[in-house]
Amino acid sequence: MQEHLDELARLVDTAGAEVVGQLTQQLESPHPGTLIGEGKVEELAALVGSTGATLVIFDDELSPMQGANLERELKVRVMDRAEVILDIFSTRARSHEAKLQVELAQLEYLLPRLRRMWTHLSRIRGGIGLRGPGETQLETDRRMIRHKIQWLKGKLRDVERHRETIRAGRTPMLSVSLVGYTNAGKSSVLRGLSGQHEIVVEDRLFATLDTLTREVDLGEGYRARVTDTVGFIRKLPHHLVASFRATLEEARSADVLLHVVDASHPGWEEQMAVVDQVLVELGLQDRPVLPVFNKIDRLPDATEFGRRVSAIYPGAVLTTTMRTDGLNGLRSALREREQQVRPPVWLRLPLTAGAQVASLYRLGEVMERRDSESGVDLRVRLAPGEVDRLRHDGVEVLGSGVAAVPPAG
Ligand SMILES: Nc1nc2c(ncn2[C@@H]2O[C@H](COP(=O)(O)OP(=O)(O)OP(=O)(O)O)[C@@H](O)[C@H]2O)c(=O)[nH]1
Ligand SMILES: [Mg+2]
Repeated sequence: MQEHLDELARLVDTAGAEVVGQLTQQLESPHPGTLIGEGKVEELAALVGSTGATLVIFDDELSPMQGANLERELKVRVMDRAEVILDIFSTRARSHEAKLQVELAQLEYLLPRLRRMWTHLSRIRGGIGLRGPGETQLETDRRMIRHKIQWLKGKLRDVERHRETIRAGRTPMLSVSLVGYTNAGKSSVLRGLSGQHEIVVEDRLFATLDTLTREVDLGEGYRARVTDTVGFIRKLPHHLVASFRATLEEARSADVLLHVVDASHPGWEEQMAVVDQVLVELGLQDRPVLPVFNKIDRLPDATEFGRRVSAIYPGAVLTTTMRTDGLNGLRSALREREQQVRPPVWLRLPLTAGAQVASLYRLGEVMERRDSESGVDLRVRLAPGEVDRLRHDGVEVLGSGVAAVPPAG
């Protein structure tokens, strides 16, 4: 409970406000009109008065009506966690796509709350005696917002199509998506794997909002395409999750999702459960997941921790981005994965099969090529299905597996 409020305080801080007081209530069932009980509302009003607070933020979701009632009672602006998160996203979104996504989420959040927002606006304008907007005005606004929502959805579909085109034109190689709770160290992992120090890493929630993809060298001739993206958090507004679908589209086609966990966080188990839940909401629960327990440099006994988690998550990897060798285990786990997904094979094609040779550069990752009188020998990483298809088309498969060598001649 306190942990949840601490996290909310960090969110509020990120949004640029200062916390002057906290209040909690244990409830059997939430009050339909005000979420918290009547007496608690009075207590809250007193706290607002004594601290001079100008804003009240609830950790739990408020229905539009609860928000309106509370604002009337407390006479200050009332928000819930979802709105704070939306606020952070809207001020931090940089790319065109992220901005569209955030605006869409905000409008969808706003739509059922329009009346309350209007009331709020008229109060800001010092509207004593000012009547609220008439039904006609509200209806006009709703129509405009719905129209804008449709427009944004269309724009986002364009972005998605554009991404698909880019994806289709890329060399096939192991594709990896980093997912995880915010601040777990996803961007740090990508920075460590790629060696690119300009990748933004920050000790704050939601440092990353934009998707970034980098090709990284895994050693021993293996490469992977790794994508970093927005982090998850408890009670992530579902409008936001929905509008970030396009960004997370990359994860849908990934060979493996790296679920990065801050192993040094006391609530890591709950954070993992939150991430799993968001993955379900995104329809990604079927993707293969490799748990990556990061920040092990902060653990008093990393070996013991490793024993504990590998009993629950066989194959889990322990990492730290604070040491240069801290990601070696991850690199080797990814090499192994690539070995399974796209094992290298030696193929021999006749010298006349120029078009077929060219097509192999698109279908797989060509690692080696030897031209001789007997034909073109290619060492290619290919999905097993592709190899079967080529064999069917009459291509000579010389050998497969890591140790496979091209026969002489
Ligand atoms: N001690 C320690 N700190 C780490 C490690 N990896 C990352 N950090 C720190 O954790 C903080 C968050 O790291 P990021 O890489 O920005 O985390 P993220 O998961 O990308 O976070 P969001 O983009 O906000 O979702 C930064 O202050 C990092 O320096 C680690 O292995 N050990
Ligand atoms: Mg990040």
